[in-house]
Amino acid sequence: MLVQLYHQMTNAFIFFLLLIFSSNIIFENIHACNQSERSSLLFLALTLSSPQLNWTSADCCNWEGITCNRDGWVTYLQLPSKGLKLKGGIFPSSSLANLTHLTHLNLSHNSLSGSLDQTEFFLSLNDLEILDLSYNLLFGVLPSSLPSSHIRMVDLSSNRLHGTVPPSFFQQSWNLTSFNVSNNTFSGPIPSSICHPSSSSLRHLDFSFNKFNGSISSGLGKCSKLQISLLRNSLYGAVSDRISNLTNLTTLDLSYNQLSGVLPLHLGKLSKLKYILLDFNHLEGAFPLSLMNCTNLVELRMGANNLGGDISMLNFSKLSQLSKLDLRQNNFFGILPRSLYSCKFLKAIRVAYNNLEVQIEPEILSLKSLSFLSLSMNKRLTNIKEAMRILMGCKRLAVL
Ligand SMILES: *[C@@H]1O[C@H](CO)[C@@H](O)[C@H](O)[C@H]1NC(C)=O
Ligand SMILES: *[C@@H]1O[C@H](CO)[C@@H](O)[C@H](O)[C@H]1NC(C)=O
Ligand SMILES: *[C@@H]1O[C@H](CO)[C@@H](O)[C@H](O)[C@H]1NC(C)=O
Ligand SMILES: *[C@@H]1O[C@H](CO)[C@@H](O)[C@H](O)[C@H]1NC(C)=O
Ligand SMILES: *[C@@H]1O[C@H](CO)[C@@H](O)[C@H](O)[C@H]1NC(C)=O
Ligand SMILES: *[C@@H]1O[C@H](CO)[C@@H](O)[C@H](O)[C@H]1NC(C)=O
Ligand SMILES: *[C@@H]1O[C@H](CO)[C@@H](O)[C@H](O)[C@H]1NC(C)=O
Ligand SMILES: *[C@@H]1O[C@H](CO)[C@@H](O)[C@H](O)[C@H]1NC(C)=O
Ligand SMILES: *[C@@H]1O[C@H](CO)[C@@H](O)[C@H](O)[C@H]1NC(C)=O
Ligand SMILES: *[C@@H]1O[C@H](CO)[C@@H](O)[C@H](O)[C@H]1NC(C)=O
Ligand SMILES: CC(=O)N[C@H]1CO[C@H](CO)[C@@H](O)[C@@H]1O
Repeated sequence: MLVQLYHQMTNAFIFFLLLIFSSNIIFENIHACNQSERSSLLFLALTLSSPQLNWTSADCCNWEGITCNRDGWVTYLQLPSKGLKLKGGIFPSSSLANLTHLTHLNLSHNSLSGSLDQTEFFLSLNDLEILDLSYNLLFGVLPSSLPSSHIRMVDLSSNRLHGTVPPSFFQQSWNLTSFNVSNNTFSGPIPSSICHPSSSSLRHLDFSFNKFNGSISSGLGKCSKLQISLLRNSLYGAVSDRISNLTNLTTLDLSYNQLSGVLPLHLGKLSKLKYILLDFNHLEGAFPLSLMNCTNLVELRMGANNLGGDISMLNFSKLSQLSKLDLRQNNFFGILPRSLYSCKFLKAIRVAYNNLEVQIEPEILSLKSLSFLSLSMNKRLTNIKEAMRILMGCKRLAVL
């Protein structure tokens, strides 16, 4: 009896092993590399002068940086920080273009050169969701539109790209959440097409460290009927239709450009904004009061512009998350509003180089995290002794 049971059990065990083994074979077969994909990848490897990729085995789905789907099509090509350099400095567009099932392309932090303009790969990668070519040596202008309607994230930052962002660029980007072209030499207007009806998924927009110029309202402002409402002076009137298409935006970084003009009055309609970084431009006119309704605001940087107005009109009491405020080098006047002291998480206040009447109130002591306070080059501080006595109580203050 026992022996028989033992035999039955070993048989079952062997059968079980066989099952695992054979399913493994099926599994391997499923992932076996499609031969045309293999040759496209080998062609790609040939265009690289360095390094030598160990792309030799039969199944290209096991190669470094490669992931395939069940049918053996390459879906991920991820070779960031691999020291990739090109022979002849031509972007390997034709071999990439043949990888038509790619969803993720990450070649960031390499030394890839060449131009993206007219390259086939931008036209043929219709499944692409993630495109990261940041920190390379790409030059030239942008193609006329993004590669695929499935695109979710585009990072072309820290290259040598120039020219404008074409008006048609975002046309089909239904699911785009993040777009970063920081640290290039782009110029021209901020494309108003970011307010395209399809852009409501956008969360992060980074145009910083470029040469974008012209009026900020000719780009962003066109998102809404801001100019019209400005003319009618109807601050709360005609709610813009299009700016609400960016309702999920949390990061708007336009800093270090050459943008001019007046800020859109209804900017604060983008109520999810956390980071508004507009410093180092040529912006003028008033501070949009609507921003005081952006309860999620963490960082507000508008320094080094020509903005003006009475700062005491601003009511900060709803900005309970605010951590950094930078209004330096503008033409603000008036007294710092007491409501600022209700922003409990404030770490840095930078209002130097304005025309403020600086008064230090004892309430500043409620800012327990305050470590940076820059007030210089304003109207003379009244009662400096008293001010110093109060500031001695700010335990974290490191820079004054
Ligand atoms: C290249 O990859 C194969 C497996 O695909 C491995 O056996 C071999 O050791 C690798 N060679 C080098 C030089 O890394
Ligand atoms: C890309 O595919 C086309 C058509 O299938 C083929 O003629 C061409 O040689 C391929 N190019 C590369 C680089 O694999
Ligand atoms: C690309 O790869 C780098 C390095 O692994 C990573 O930091 C970055 O987040 C990746 N990009 C995307 C868009 O996932
Ligand atoms: C956008 O994303 C949603 C949800 O992830 C998905 O169902 C839809 O197919 C995507 N649309 C496109 C055009 O990729
Ligand atoms: C954009 O890319 C730069 C690096 O080139 C990075 O410092 C920055 O944080 C990125 N912006 C966003 C919003 O992720
Ligand atoms: C800007 O891009 C250059 C390469 O084009 C890079 O060396 C530099 O670190 C980048 N700067 C930032 C702040 O990311
Ligand atoms: C906006 O964000 C919300 C919450 O994350 C999400 O449910 C919604 O789908 C987003 N809208 C678009 C158009 O992506
Ligand atoms: C923006 O800059 C470009 C090139 O630097 C220049 O041709 C154009 O006139 C500028 N536009 C405005 C509105 O200043
Ligand atoms: C702020 O929001 C309140 C409540 O939604 C609204 O009544 C008010 O007009 C808004 N203020 C500005 C300046 O947009
Ligand atoms: C600021 O707004 C709050 C409500 O958010 C209100 O209670 C307070 O009186 C306002 N302060 C000033 C000075 O208008
Ligand atoms: C969600 C949303 O607000 N969609 C609007 C986007 O913009 C178009 C006009 O440009 C409006 O018709 C949509 O209602």
